[in-house]
Amino acid sequence: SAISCSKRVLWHQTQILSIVYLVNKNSRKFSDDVFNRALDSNVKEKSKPVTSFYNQSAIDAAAAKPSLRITPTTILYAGKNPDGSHILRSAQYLHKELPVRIAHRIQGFRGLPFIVGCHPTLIKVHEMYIRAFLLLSQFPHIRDLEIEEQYSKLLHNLLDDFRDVMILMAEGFAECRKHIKDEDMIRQFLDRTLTSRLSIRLLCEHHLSLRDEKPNHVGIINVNFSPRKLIEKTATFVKEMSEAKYGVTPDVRVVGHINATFPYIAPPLEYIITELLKNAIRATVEAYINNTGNIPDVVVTIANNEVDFIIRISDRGGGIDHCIIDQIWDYNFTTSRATVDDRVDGGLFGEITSPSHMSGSKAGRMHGYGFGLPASRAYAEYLGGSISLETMQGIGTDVYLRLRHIDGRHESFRI
Ligand code: ADP
Ligand code: K
Ligand code: MG
Repeated sequence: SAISCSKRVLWHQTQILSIVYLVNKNSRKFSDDVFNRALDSNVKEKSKPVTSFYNQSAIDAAAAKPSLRITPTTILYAGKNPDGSHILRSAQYLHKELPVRIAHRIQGFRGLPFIVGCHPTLIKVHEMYIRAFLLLSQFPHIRDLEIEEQYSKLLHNLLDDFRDVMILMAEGFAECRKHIKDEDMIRQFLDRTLTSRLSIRLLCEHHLSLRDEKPNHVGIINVNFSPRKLIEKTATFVKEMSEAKYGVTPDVRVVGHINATFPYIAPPLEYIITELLKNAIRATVEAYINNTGNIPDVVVTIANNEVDFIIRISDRGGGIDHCIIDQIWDYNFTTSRATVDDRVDGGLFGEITSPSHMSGSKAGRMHGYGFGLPASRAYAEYLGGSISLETMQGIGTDVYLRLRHIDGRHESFRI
């Protein structure tokens, strides 16, 4: 074990060295990306070498702690105090919790195979986590609302900096995953990194929304959430993408329990539904590209009950071929460049810049990275639910998204 221990030390040192090396080597290329934006918030830091903010022992210590996850019910029924002490308590919880969660992710990056961990784009993301760790863990004790305001500003900036992490990971892995055979390892890493990022975003957004509350909301929870409204809003967005890309779009019809409302956290659901609708609409348009006058609707059915709610997305897009059905859930697997018809090729929804994408809140660009299905499934499972898909080759596909209620009557997920 002494040998394996020293091997590990050597391994970490090599990794740090290669990070420093690659970051220096690529430093000019960095000018246009997110990494630089992350550093832009503090000009002084920009000139510091990477090693100066790599405090390994602090990261190790934080990574050894378990993360403390809270239920949506805790949020829903948390009391509010006119003196703002609930805001202070929330900030103090984040102050302890965020460095731990980020340290776990840094460990994840360090555990990647060398060839993957050294990819410049993935190093960039790894670096963003290290920087976030240091900023958050070195932040002074939050004893009053004045310091809390500073802390909230920091959270706000970090949320901004981490906005494109999913796209960066998709690009990074697209380029280097060919060197690795172990699909499970990649899946595990990405599932954990993406869901952890989701949880961190939810916690931060929740905290930030405590100061300026929206009507019908308790922090990030919409107490009057309507699945129909969310589906319609998302459908409008994806239909516009389709119109812009192909000049046509199927309609999206919502049926079932269209009047259902209940408390829920909309953002992750919005991501999932956007991805599923993009897939359904793309398949439909491609199947009817020579018969655009007869494009069948995509039908979304809502079912609501005491325990959970189910959203089914049905398309008549011809189904998914037998020969790829085992791969569609793999990160980076996509057929978007397989087609040669230039009416549908060229990245498909790829280059579309939508208003939502400009604001950074949606995955408008994500199509073509092959992240839609696996990331949606990771999110659904993180939310204590599931996604399953049934396809009828020659006809179309049904995707079932099943999620549990968060009203506290039954067990739910933890954020
Ligand atoms: P992407 O959309 O970026 O290709 P996804 O993970 O969303 O990545 O989907 C992977 C692949 O699964 C798609 O490229 C497509 O071939 C197939 N697919 C997914 N949903 C459908 C659907 N509803 N109908 C037909 N094919 C689908
Ligand atoms: K995929
Ligand atoms: Mg997709």
